[in-house]
Amino acid sequence: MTLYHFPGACSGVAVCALEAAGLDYELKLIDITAGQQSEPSYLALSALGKVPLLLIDGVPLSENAAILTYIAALRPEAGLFPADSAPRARAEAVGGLSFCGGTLHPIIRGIANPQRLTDGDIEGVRSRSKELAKKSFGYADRRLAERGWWLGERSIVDVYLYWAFGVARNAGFDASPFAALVALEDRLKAEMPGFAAMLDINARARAELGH
Ligand SMILES: N[C@@H](CCC(=O)N[C@@H](CS)C(=O)NCC(=O)O)C(=O)O
Repeated sequence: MTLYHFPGACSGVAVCALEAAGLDYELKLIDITAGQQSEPSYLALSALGKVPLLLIDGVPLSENAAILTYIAALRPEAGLFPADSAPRARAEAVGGLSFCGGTLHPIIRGIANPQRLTDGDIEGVRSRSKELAKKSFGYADRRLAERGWWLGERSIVDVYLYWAFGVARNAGFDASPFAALVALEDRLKAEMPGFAAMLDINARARAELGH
Protein backbone atom coordinates (compact mmCIF):
# COMPACT_ATOMS: atom_id res chain seq x y z
CA MET A 1 0.00 0.00 0.00
CA THR A 2 1.08 3.57 -0.64
CA LEU A 3 -0.29 6.57 1.23
CA TYR A 4 -0.03 10.03 -0.33
CA HIS A 5 0.32 12.58 2.40
CA PHE A 6 1.17 16.18 3.21
CA PRO A 7 2.33 16.96 6.77
CA GLY A 8 -0.35 18.98 8.55
CA ALA A 9 -3.11 17.85 6.18
CA CYS A 10 -5.97 15.53 7.11
CA SER A 11 -3.93 12.68 5.63
CA GLY A 12 -2.10 12.65 8.96
CA VAL A 13 -5.09 10.84 10.45
CA ALA A 14 -4.56 8.05 7.90
CA VAL A 15 -0.85 7.95 8.81
CA CYS A 16 -1.86 7.46 12.46
CA ALA A 17 -4.28 4.69 11.47
CA LEU A 18 -1.66 2.85 9.40
CA GLU A 19 0.88 3.15 12.20
CA ALA A 20 -1.61 1.97 14.83
CA ALA A 21 -2.58 -0.96 12.62
CA GLY A 22 1.07 -1.91 12.14
CA LEU A 23 0.59 -2.25 8.39
CA ASP A 24 3.40 -2.18 5.88
CA TYR A 25 3.07 0.89 3.70
CA GLU A 26 5.06 3.34 1.68
CA LEU A 27 4.60 7.05 2.35
CA LYS A 28 4.75 9.47 -0.56
CA LEU A 29 4.74 13.19 0.10
CA ILE A 30 2.67 15.55 -2.00
CA ASP A 31 3.65 19.15 -1.31
CA ILE A 32 0.32 20.92 -1.60
CA THR A 33 1.96 24.29 -0.91
CA ALA A 34 4.04 23.74 -4.07
CA GLY A 35 1.04 22.62 -6.13
CA GLN A 36 2.16 19.00 -6.55
CA GLN A 37 -1.46 17.87 -6.10
CA SER A 38 -2.27 19.47 -9.46
CA GLU A 39 0.47 17.76 -11.44
CA PRO A 40 -0.87 15.42 -14.14
CA SER A 41 0.83 12.36 -12.64
CA TYR A 42 -1.00 12.89 -9.35
CA LEU A 43 -4.31 13.84 -10.98
CA ALA A 44 -4.15 10.49 -12.76
CA LEU A 45 -4.53 8.91 -9.32
CA SER A 46 -6.55 11.51 -7.45
CA ALA A 47 -9.10 13.09 -9.79
CA LEU A 48 -9.60 16.08 -7.47
CA GLY A 49 -5.93 16.42 -6.51
CA LYS A 50 -6.41 15.78 -2.80
CA VAL A 51 -4.63 13.97 -0.02
CA PRO A 52 -5.05 11.46 1.49
CA LEU A 53 -5.02 8.88 -1.23
CA LEU A 54 -4.32 5.22 -0.54
CA LEU A 55 -3.07 3.07 -3.37
CA ILE A 56 -4.08 -0.53 -2.74
CA ASP A 57 -2.64 -3.05 -5.22
CA GLY A 58 -2.26 -0.15 -7.63
CA VAL A 59 -5.90 0.96 -7.29
CA PRO A 60 -6.56 4.34 -5.65
CA LEU A 61 -8.91 4.85 -2.73
CA SER A 62 -9.74 8.47 -1.92
CA GLU A 63 -11.72 10.20 0.87
CA ASN A 64 -10.31 10.04 4.35
CA ALA A 65 -13.44 8.44 5.86
CA ALA A 66 -13.24 5.58 3.34
CA ILE A 67 -9.49 5.13 3.86
CA LEU A 68 -9.87 5.07 7.66
CA THR A 69 -12.78 2.64 7.46
CA TYR A 70 -10.70 0.38 5.22
CA ILE A 71 -7.67 0.40 7.54
CA ALA A 72 -9.90 -0.20 10.58
CA ALA A 73 -11.46 -3.22 8.87
CA LEU A 74 -8.06 -4.67 7.91
CA ARG A 75 -6.88 -4.73 11.54
CA PRO A 76 -9.90 -4.77 13.90
CA GLU A 77 -7.55 -5.62 16.77
CA ALA A 78 -5.90 -2.18 16.44
CA GLY A 79 -9.03 -0.60 17.97
CA LEU A 80 -9.43 2.16 15.38
CA PHE A 81 -13.16 1.46 15.40
CA PRO A 82 -15.14 0.25 18.44
CA ALA A 83 -14.76 -3.39 19.40
CA ASP A 84 -18.53 -3.77 19.07
CA SER A 85 -19.09 -4.60 15.39
CA ALA A 86 -22.90 -4.35 15.63
CA PRO A 87 -24.44 -2.23 12.85
CA ARG A 88 -25.34 0.59 15.26
CA ALA A 89 -21.80 0.85 16.72
CA ARG A 90 -20.30 0.76 13.22
CA ALA A 91 -22.73 3.46 12.08
CA GLU A 92 -21.71 5.71 15.01
CA ALA A 93 -18.06 5.37 13.99
CA VAL A 94 -18.83 6.22 10.35
CA GLY A 95 -20.96 9.11 11.64
CA GLY A 96 -17.97 10.48 13.59
CA LEU A 97 -15.71 10.33 10.52
CA SER A 98 -18.44 11.93 8.45
CA PHE A 99 -18.84 14.72 11.01
CA CYS A 100 -15.09 15.45 10.80
CA GLY A 101 -14.82 15.19 7.01
CA GLY A 102 -18.21 16.53 5.97
CA THR A 103 -19.05 19.11 8.65
CA LEU A 104 -15.81 20.27 10.29
CA HIS A 105 -13.46 20.14 7.31
CA PRO A 106 -15.38 22.64 5.11
CA ILE A 107 -15.76 25.01 8.08
CA ILE A 108 -12.08 24.96 8.99
CA ARG A 109 -11.22 25.52 5.33
CA GLY A 110 -13.19 28.75 5.65
CA ILE A 111 -11.03 29.75 8.63
CA ALA A 112 -7.64 28.64 7.30
CA ASN A 113 -8.10 29.29 3.56
CA PRO A 114 -11.04 31.68 3.11
CA GLN A 115 -9.47 33.06 -0.09
CA ARG A 116 -10.33 29.77 -1.79
CA LEU A 117 -14.02 30.29 -1.10
CA THR A 118 -14.65 33.84 -2.26
CA ASP A 119 -13.67 36.43 -4.85
CA GLY A 120 -14.82 39.09 -2.42
CA ASP A 121 -14.82 39.50 1.32
CA ILE A 122 -12.11 37.14 2.59
CA GLU A 123 -12.26 38.33 6.19
CA GLY A 124 -16.05 38.06 6.09
CA VAL A 125 -15.79 34.37 5.11
CA ARG A 126 -13.23 33.80 7.85
CA SER A 127 -15.32 35.38 10.57
CA ARG A 128 -18.52 33.63 9.44
CA SER A 129 -16.62 30.32 9.40
CA LYS A 130 -15.41 30.99 12.95
CA GLU A 131 -19.02 31.49 14.04
CA LEU A 132 -20.04 28.19 12.42
CA ALA A 133 -17.03 26.50 14.02
CA LYS A 134 -18.14 27.58 17.50
CA LYS A 135 -21.36 25.61 17.09
CA SER A 136 -19.75 22.46 15.66
CA PHE A 137 -16.72 22.41 17.96
CA GLY A 138 -19.02 23.25 20.87
CA TYR A 139 -21.01 20.13 20.11
CA ALA A 140 -17.83 18.03 19.80
CA ASP A 141 -16.46 19.46 23.05
CA ARG A 142 -19.64 18.70 24.99
CA ARG A 143 -19.73 15.20 23.56
CA LEU A 144 -16.10 14.56 24.60
CA ALA A 145 -16.74 16.01 28.07
CA GLU A 146 -19.75 13.73 28.51
CA ARG A 147 -18.39 10.51 27.01
CA GLY A 148 -14.61 10.81 27.45
CA TRP A 149 -14.04 9.98 23.79
CA TRP A 150 -16.24 10.69 20.76
CA LEU A 151 -17.60 7.14 20.80
CA GLY A 152 -17.26 6.58 24.53
CA GLU A 153 -14.10 4.60 23.81
CA ARG A 154 -10.94 5.70 22.05
CA SER A 155 -11.08 5.50 18.26
CA ILE A 156 -9.60 7.05 15.13
CA VAL A 157 -12.47 9.57 15.20
CA ASP A 158 -10.72 11.31 18.12
CA VAL A 159 -7.58 11.74 16.03
CA TYR A 160 -9.62 13.27 13.19
CA LEU A 161 -11.23 15.67 15.70
CA TYR A 162 -7.80 16.60 17.05
CA TRP A 163 -6.62 17.37 13.52
CA ALA A 164 -9.64 19.55 12.64
CA PHE A 165 -9.47 21.48 15.91
CA GLY A 166 -5.71 22.02 15.53
CA VAL A 167 -6.07 23.47 12.03
CA ALA A 168 -8.76 25.88 13.23
CA ARG A 169 -6.72 26.90 16.28
CA ASN A 170 -3.54 27.45 14.25
CA ALA A 171 -5.56 29.69 11.93
CA GLY A 172 -6.67 31.93 14.78
CA PHE A 173 -9.83 30.25 16.11
CA ASP A 174 -10.14 30.88 19.85
CA ALA A 175 -9.67 27.45 21.44
CA SER A 176 -10.10 28.55 25.04
CA PRO A 177 -13.83 27.72 25.47
CA PHE A 178 -13.24 24.10 24.36
CA ALA A 179 -11.37 22.45 27.22
CA ALA A 180 -12.11 18.85 26.23
CA LEU A 181 -10.81 19.45 22.71
CA VAL A 182 -7.74 21.26 24.02
CA ALA A 183 -7.03 18.29 26.29
CA LEU A 184 -7.27 15.81 23.42
CA GLU A 185 -3.68 16.17 22.18
CA ASP A 186 -2.09 15.10 25.48
CA ARG A 187 -4.59 12.29 25.92
CA LEU A 188 -3.90 10.98 22.43
CA LYS A 189 -0.15 11.23 22.99
CA ALA A 190 -0.57 9.10 26.09
CA GLU A 191 -3.14 6.61 24.88
CA MET A 192 -3.54 6.42 21.10
CA PRO A 193 -1.34 3.90 19.28
CA GLY A 194 0.24 5.43 16.19
CA PHE A 195 -0.28 9.01 17.34
CA ALA A 196 3.27 9.74 18.50
CA ALA A 197 4.61 8.02 15.38
CA MET A 198 2.41 10.23 13.22
CA LEU A 199 3.72 13.40 14.92
CA ASP A 200 7.25 12.18 14.34
CA ILE A 201 6.58 11.33 10.68
CA ASN A 202 5.06 14.79 10.16
CA ALA A 203 8.11 16.48 11.71
CA ARG A 204 10.45 14.51 9.44
CA ALA A 205 8.27 15.16 6.39
CA ARG A 206 8.28 18.91 7.11
CA ALA A 207 12.06 18.86 7.32
CA GLU A 208 12.27 16.89 4.06
CA LEU A 209 10.02 19.39 2.29
CA GLY A 210 11.84 22.33 3.86
CA HIS A 211 8.78 23.66 5.72
N1 LIG B 1 -13.12 15.09 1.26
C1 LIG B 1 -11.70 14.86 1.21
C2 LIG B 1 -11.00 16.17 1.44
C3 LIG B 1 -9.51 16.04 1.29
C4 LIG B 1 -8.83 17.41 1.29
O1 LIG B 1 -9.47 18.45 1.11
N2 LIG B 1 -7.53 17.37 1.50
C5 LIG B 1 -6.75 18.60 1.46
C6 LIG B 1 -5.68 18.57 2.55
S1 LIG B 1 -6.38 18.56 4.18
C7 LIG B 1 -6.07 18.72 0.13
O2 LIG B 1 -5.64 17.75 -0.44
N3 LIG B 1 -5.98 19.94 -0.37
C8 LIG B 1 -5.30 20.22 -1.60
C9 LIG B 1 -6.13 21.05 -2.52
O3 LIG B 1 -7.35 21.16 -2.29
O4 LIG B 1 -5.56 21.58 -3.47
C10 LIG B 1 -11.30 13.81 2.25
O5 LIG B 1 -11.97 13.77 3.30
O6 LIG B 1 -10.36 13.05 2.03
